[in-house]
Amino acid sequence: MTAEEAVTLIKNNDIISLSGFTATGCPKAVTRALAAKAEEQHSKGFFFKIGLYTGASTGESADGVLSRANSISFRTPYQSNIDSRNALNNYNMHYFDLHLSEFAQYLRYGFLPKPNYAILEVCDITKNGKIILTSAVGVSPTIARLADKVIIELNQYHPKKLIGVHDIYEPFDPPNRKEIPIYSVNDRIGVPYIQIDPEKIIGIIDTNLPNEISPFSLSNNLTKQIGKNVANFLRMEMTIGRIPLSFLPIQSGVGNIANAVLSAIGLNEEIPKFEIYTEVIQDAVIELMEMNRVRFASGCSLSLTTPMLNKVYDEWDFFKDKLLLRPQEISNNPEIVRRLGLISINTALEADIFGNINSTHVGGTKMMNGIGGSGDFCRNAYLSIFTMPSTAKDGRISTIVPMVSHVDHNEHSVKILITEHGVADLRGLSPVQRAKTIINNCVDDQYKDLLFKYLLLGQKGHTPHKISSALSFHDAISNGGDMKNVKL
Ligand code: 0RQ
Repeated sequence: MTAEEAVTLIKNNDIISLSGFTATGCPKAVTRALAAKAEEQHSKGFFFKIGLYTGASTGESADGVLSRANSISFRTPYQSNIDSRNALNNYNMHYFDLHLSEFAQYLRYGFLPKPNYAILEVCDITKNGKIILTSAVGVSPTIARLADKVIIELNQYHPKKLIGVHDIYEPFDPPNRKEIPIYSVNDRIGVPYIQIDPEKIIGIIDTNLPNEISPFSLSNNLTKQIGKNVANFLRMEMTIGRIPLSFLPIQSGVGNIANAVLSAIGLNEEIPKFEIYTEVIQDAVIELMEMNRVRFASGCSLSLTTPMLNKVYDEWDFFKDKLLLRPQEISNNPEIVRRLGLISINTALEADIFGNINSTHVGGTKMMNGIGGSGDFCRNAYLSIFTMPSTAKDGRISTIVPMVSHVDHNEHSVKILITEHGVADLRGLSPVQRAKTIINNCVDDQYKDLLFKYLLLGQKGHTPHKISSALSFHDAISNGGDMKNVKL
């Protein structure tokens, strides 16, 4: 059928769930037709909104068009589109920000309503309902099983030879859950396809559309320096014997900084060839595979820019034995993160001098993207590292503040903080020791005195805060100023 025919079936208040993870592997045609339907319904004076479930963020053809059409009532578990961000910050849609590893079991446990429709992008489908996904797995196995009806986008952009890259596995629910038998990054535990009851498939739409991953900003001196600091720190940990000489698998977060940090680790010849166990496989991973620095990458998505994905498809014989795509429930699973001993590296918006991290809320109120997988990895990793530039917005903002304006990862989970200025190793330190280490090693010079002054002003106690000034840095910014002019 056509995408327009498919959306005639979707009604106001239905819950739609999508394949994909970040702007890769997501449906693009039915969602565009759905946005057009919503606009048409609104123009006739009818109310029309749907609930939207995805693996993680999506692209312009899903979150972008649907948000602009004001057609999403409820959204979970992650987004990163500017129009979607505006919609949820302006109360035009409700957003439930959730650890990505938990989403599939939230649906199975009945914590969230089951979807009416699953719309799945595939590169192949058999007559008896076996589908081969494209460049991501996300939450597809669970939504394909739980949704009342399934709509397929058969996207010829992705070659059928992708069969074999996916490892589809869903754990049993408590009290019957067993260990997930992954002991090495490249262990396969499932099947390469999703079996769908053919009776549930109400239509197949032919497409030929690329993914919608935005290009990365080029590494600059600042991101290169952060990357070097991470690489040197990891090298030092090996020398001390706290990271085995054979190294440990790396999880690397999303965005420009994460991409640059991974490149820097790969370029450090003193670090041996390594493996990746992560959720998003970004461009840097592929570059490092070509340089023979990354041996294998297990992830949930090929979140690659279009030229990079084309290259991988063109040279599939080289890459096919080095890549594995898993459901987000498995790529981000705390049991496996702890067992494999991951070095997890994620980016923060801000940290406080005691080691708490805000990954999601600008100024404590405006949602940026969401917690994504950062919490799945950070809490359970062998070494959890957060990186960030020490300042933002031309130095008006210190990304290290007395108290974070929103907490995503707390002082008990965060082990290492790294900026372009240096490394704060927080393991085993009391709050005051942590504060001194972070200010001395990571804060930009223009903010050091202010933060030491704040620490001295703190009332006595294990974690010294001056409560009336704790958010004064943020207050200075919300009043249109500069954190350097803060009144403590
Ligand atoms: O603003 O876009 O106007 O220039 O925030 O910052 O430097 O582009 O950083 O692309 O690496 O993303 C935390 C958002 C970083 C991301 C975050 C401003 C800054 C800039 C973005 P502009 P950059 P990145 C697994 C891991 C949570 C999910 C996660 C993220 C913009 O890494 O979403 O970790 N993480 N998932 O100027 C005000 C501050 C600021 C600030 C930066 N303190 N106050 N603005 N900015 N610090 C993957 C998945 O989960 C899928």
